[in-house]
Parts: sequence; C-alpha cells; structure tokens
Amino acid sequence: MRPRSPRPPVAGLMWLRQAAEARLRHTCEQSDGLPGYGWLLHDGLRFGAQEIRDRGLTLRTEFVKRPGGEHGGDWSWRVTARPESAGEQSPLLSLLFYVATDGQGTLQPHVENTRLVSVTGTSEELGRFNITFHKPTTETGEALRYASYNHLEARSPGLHRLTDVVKSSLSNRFVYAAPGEAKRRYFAVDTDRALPGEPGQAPHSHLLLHQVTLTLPCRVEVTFESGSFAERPGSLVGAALSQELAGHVAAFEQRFEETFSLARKGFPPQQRRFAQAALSNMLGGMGYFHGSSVVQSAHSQHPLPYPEGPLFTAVPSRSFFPRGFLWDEGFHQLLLARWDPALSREVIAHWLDLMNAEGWIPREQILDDEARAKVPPEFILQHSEAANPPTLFLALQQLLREPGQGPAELSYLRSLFPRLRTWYEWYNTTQAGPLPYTFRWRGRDQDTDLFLNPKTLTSGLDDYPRASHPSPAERHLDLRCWMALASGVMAQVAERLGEPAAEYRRMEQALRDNALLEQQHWAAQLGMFADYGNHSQAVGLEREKVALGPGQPRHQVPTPRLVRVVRKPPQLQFVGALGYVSLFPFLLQLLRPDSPRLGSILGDMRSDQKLWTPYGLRSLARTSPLYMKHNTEHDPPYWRGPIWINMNYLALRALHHYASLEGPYQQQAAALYQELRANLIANLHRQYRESGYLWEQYSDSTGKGQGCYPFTGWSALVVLVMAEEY
Ligand code: 6A9
Repeated sequence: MRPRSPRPPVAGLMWLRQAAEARLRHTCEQSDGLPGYGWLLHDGLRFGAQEIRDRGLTLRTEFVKRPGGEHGGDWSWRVTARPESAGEQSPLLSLLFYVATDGQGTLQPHVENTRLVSVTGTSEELGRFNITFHKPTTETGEALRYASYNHLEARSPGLHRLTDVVKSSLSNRFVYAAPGEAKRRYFAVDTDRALPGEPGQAPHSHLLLHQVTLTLPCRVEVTFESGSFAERPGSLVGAALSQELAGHVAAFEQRFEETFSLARKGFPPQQRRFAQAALSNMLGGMGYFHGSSVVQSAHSQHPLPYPEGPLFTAVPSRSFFPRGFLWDEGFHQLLLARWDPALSREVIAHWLDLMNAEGWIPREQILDDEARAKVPPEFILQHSEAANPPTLFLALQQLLREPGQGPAELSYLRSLFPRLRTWYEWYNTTQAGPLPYTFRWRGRDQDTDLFLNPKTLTSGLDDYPRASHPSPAERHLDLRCWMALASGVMAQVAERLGEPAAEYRRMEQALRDNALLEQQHWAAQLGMFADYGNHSQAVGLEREKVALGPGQPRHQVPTPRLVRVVRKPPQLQFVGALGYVSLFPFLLQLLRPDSPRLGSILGDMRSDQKLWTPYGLRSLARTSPLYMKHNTEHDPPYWRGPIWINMNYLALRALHHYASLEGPYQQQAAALYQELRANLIANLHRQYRESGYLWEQYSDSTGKGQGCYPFTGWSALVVLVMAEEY
C-alpha cells in the first residue's frame, strides 16, 4: 500500500513458511515458482481480494479503503491463511507486516512485551496516521490459543533493499512453545543483529516490522487510520470489515456483469471467475512510479537523466516486467477504458506527460532504483530516436466511443490536444520512410553479423523477420498502418474540438488508399502484404571457422561463435515473412471489404500450414523461412511462431468488423470470427486452470503458456473477447 506521491511511506507483507530452509517471500518473483497467485477481484480503487498459493498453504489477502478526512481516509487489510490439505501437522507460518518511510515522514513504534502493537506516524501526503496490528484470530474471529511475536526496527538504503534488510536480520534462535505441543525452533527478525547498511550512504528508509508466528488456519488484520478522519463510524476490523468486504464483492459482481455481460452471454461461473481474475489482476498490478529514465539522445555524447516525473500505469507482468511499456499500455487501456473510463483517462494523461519537447515518449519506463534493480544494464538506456507503436490512439478511439461525453470529457481532450499533435508529428517526421506515405522504424540492431535477422525492438515485434540488411530504403508495413490509425483518430479529436482537422483527414485517406497501399506493399510474387528493403533470404547462422595455430592444442581454442553467413547478396525487394506484419492492413481495418486481398488474407489465416492453430493465430507462418528459428545462440524465437494475445485481439476485432460489412468475404469473416474466438477463449481458460496463470505468449504447437507469468497485460484482453467488445 502506498499513496500516489513521490516518496511515500509504504506498508506491506512478507511471509515465511517455517522449515529447515526457510524462504522469505516478499515481492512477486517468478523464481519463487508459486503454483498460483493473483487478484481474484479488484475494482482498481477501493477494494481487492487476492489468493496466493504457496507450498503447503494458501493466503487470501483482502483490502478495503474507506474515504474520509483530508488525507485519503482509512484502509484495512485482512490476511487469511489456510493449510493446503487438512490432516498433516499444520505448518508453522510467520506473517511479517511492515511500514517503511522513503526519505520523509516519521514512524513511532509502540511495543508491548515483544509485540509491536501499533505504529504512529506522519508524512507530507498522509498527515498523521496510526497503523494497528491486530491480534490473530481463527477464521471465524475467535482469539487464537497461542502465537509468537517478534519485531524489527531497522534502516535501509532504500525501499528496493527492504527484503535484504529483513533477510539478513533473520535468526533461528527462537522457540515456538504452544502449551501441550512439542517445542519448535523458528526463524524470526532479530533486532540484536547488526543493522546492515551501505558504507558511505545515509540510511534512507526507516523500517518497522511486526512478525506473528502461528499455526493454520488463522486470520490477521491490520488497520490504517487517518488522523484527519474525525467522525469514524468505528474501526474497520472483524465483523465490520467482513460486512464491508461483502458489500464490495456484491458491487463488483454486479458492475462486472453490467460492463461485460458474461452471464447473459451464457458463460458458466468458472469462466466468469477466470475473466474477473484477468481484469482484477491488471487493475491490481497498476502502479504509481516516480523518477527519471536514463536517455541517450543525438544531441549529447553521454546518457543524461530525463526530467523526473510520475507515471501511473498498468504493467505487463507483476513479476517480470513490473513497469510501464508504451505500446503495451494502449492495449491495457482498451480493457480498462470499459471498466473505468476516468481511470483510463488519468493513465493516458500520465503517459503523454512523459513527452519531451520534440514529441518523443520513452518506450520502456525504468524510473527508480527499484525498477533499475530488475533490469540488465543494456536495457536501461532509452534512445530518443526510438519509437514504439502509438497504440494510445487505439485507447483514445475507445474513450471517444464511450457513452456520456460531456463538458468534462471535452476539456480533458482539449488539454491533451497539444501533446497529441506533437506526438503525431514526431512519428510523421522522425519515422518517415523513403517515399511519401511510407514509414520506417529507426533503431534496428546494427551488429548484423551476429544476428540471423537484426531485431526491430521499437516495432514491439522484436525479432519478427524484416529486411536482412537494415537500410534507409526500408518501408515498414506495420508502422504505415499504425500511422493510418493515428491520422484517423487525430482527425476525429480535432473535429470534436473544432481544431483544424483537414490535414489529418487527408493523411488518413492517403494512407487508407488501397491502390497506393498495394503499390507500396503488395508483394505480388509472394501473394502477401510485406515490408520492402535490402533483403536476402539466403542467410543462416554458422560456427565461425577457427584455424589452429601450428602446434596449438585444440582445447586452447575458444569455442567458435555462431555468425551470420549471407549466401546470396541482398537486393531491394519485398520481404517474404508471412505473419502478423503481413496482416496489418486487415488488423487495422484499412482494406476495403471488397478487396480481393482480404480474401487472400483470410485464406492465409485459416491455413494450418500457415497461421491457423487450434489455440489462436501464430505470429509467423510455418511456411516462412525463419519460422521458429533462433536469432543467435542465446536468443530463442519470440515473435517467430508463438501466439500473442494482443494481435489475436486485433484479428478478432477486424473479423468482427468485416463480418458486419456487406461484401464478398462477409460470411467467411463471420465464420472465422466464431472459430478463432472459441479457440482463444478455450485455450486461455484451460492454461489458467492448469497452470494457475495467464502467460506472455502461447505455444503454437501445444497451446501451453510460455515466457513470463503472471502476464495479465494484454493477455487479459481475453475478457473483451469473451464480452465481444471491440
Ligand atoms: C528485458 C529483462 C528480469 C517484449 O511486454 C513488454 C515487452 C513488449 O512491449 C514487447 O512487445 N516485452 C515484447 O516483445 C517484454 C520486454 C522486456 C524487456 C526488458 C529485461 C528483465 O529481467
């Protein structure tokens, strides 16, 4: 828990299942290998319920916020722990609740015997507050027979080091001695231990921690009470908290059905809970970040810190990518704009505020020490010529369609408009292609000898095959289609505001012109839409030949590297790589419904040899030369076969669109729509049931989730697919 402010006090939970080798759990770490965790319900604002399955036990964590006073009001947490299976000797569990400051504010512990009963504190944004650690109870609220208490007061160099500080204070010299039971040793925080710190660095955070050790099942509650909340009807604990939680659950269920109609559409309860969890995990994963990117621009020799600022955003993955990504966010907001348009508007405004004077927005937001601690150094630097698909226009398009557009929405748009104009211009100029109305992603990999195909991280499709030899002659089909979308939304916004819109409309029409599109991107020989550039298909990775020196023993020679060999020189031509990029004129609905190209795209999509699988559309056709090929020894295929949900969502959205327009392919589109939708929902639900998670991507041969988890970024778009919201 933290307020949305730069250097806030935070409160949190760690836990420890007592065993010979005790493992402290704190932040979401994929390496912990938990069988499942995530928000089952979360409204994004005031309430959430999470389930965490760890070995031998299940934790349910629930919170409620109650507004009041001048500092955001109160909140309460309840943690309920149950053994995984009844019967065995109940495992001993420690719950560690903490409060910590981040460079400002004060905390005052109140200890009775060895028990930290409460903490009073102050901070700039919260004023005075009081946090109480209530006595543990049974699940039904009766006092527990026995529990052990420990507490810790410590200094930490920063919030990102809290886990280390607590870990290094653990000692197993403590004894759990419940009457009538065998004594057990257990690990606990030990204030006597030397407090770790970093030499030469002033301690930054003040940490107070309450540890309760007990047997299962049990329940523990923590309340935060705001000093300026004068007429509190009573503390939010016990029965009052149960009642409040029940009210929120009922309200969530009702709002979920009103928004997505899944019961009305006939989804059984199990699938509805799956969809609720997908939405809730995106909401519960939202974060407020503060700090600055490290930026390399063309104007300076050295990397510079970007101006400091806040970002309120959803994230792709709580464990692996817990930070903002520009093009992911557009997809996230397609879902959130339906749940809570006001929340969505806030997020979009935060992102646009990250723009520099030239109109650039850094693609990956690695803003503070906590974020930097999780990212290898080579990924930290953001380059100011690097783009990313402008998917925020997709989200804006959706917001413009939401009912109830009044003066507030209009004035929001008005305040956004100068930034939107600058952003659009930035793409239009810095990512322009070699011919009018063509576009080119800047910043492809330069070191072409070491990659089978130099990556295009900026496009979002990383290793999707492009021209083998990057050059200014390239024209990228996906970017051109994104620009058609951007132009259309700009025109719509300008028209709504009474600003000059003609130029945006003209641009949109030119980019939508099917004849021009075909001239620049239809590869007749390949029978597909394609990129164009300096390209050779005859490339491969081979072991470098290393000559042995005279008398040199073989084992002294370093292992030869894999290098790229080009067996036929590149030439300017279309790039044969049937897959997501080839579909873009369809995905973003540029094709006229009577275009014969639409027919051929639908055919490629439905072909098992090409893009069709029983689990969704694969990213690259099985017939494509680089299908499932490694890019380097250590770089396995990513966008070269696996199924990605953001693109499948766009495909369903387009099928739905073409199924609603008269034309020669209307029936075909409608049939494909039904089939693809059913496949996608069935597989994602099955993966969630079997693995406990939604995933970054899915295998095109088995449907199994792959990459990182839980990934409730764009994979959560399955909710919109179930709801048929496009
Ligand atoms: C690596 C490693 C702990 C890759 O979802 C975020 C992005 C997408 O925008 C992009 O389209 N993902 C996709 O191709 C993940 C990118 C992660 C890069 C940082 C650091 C951290 O290890």
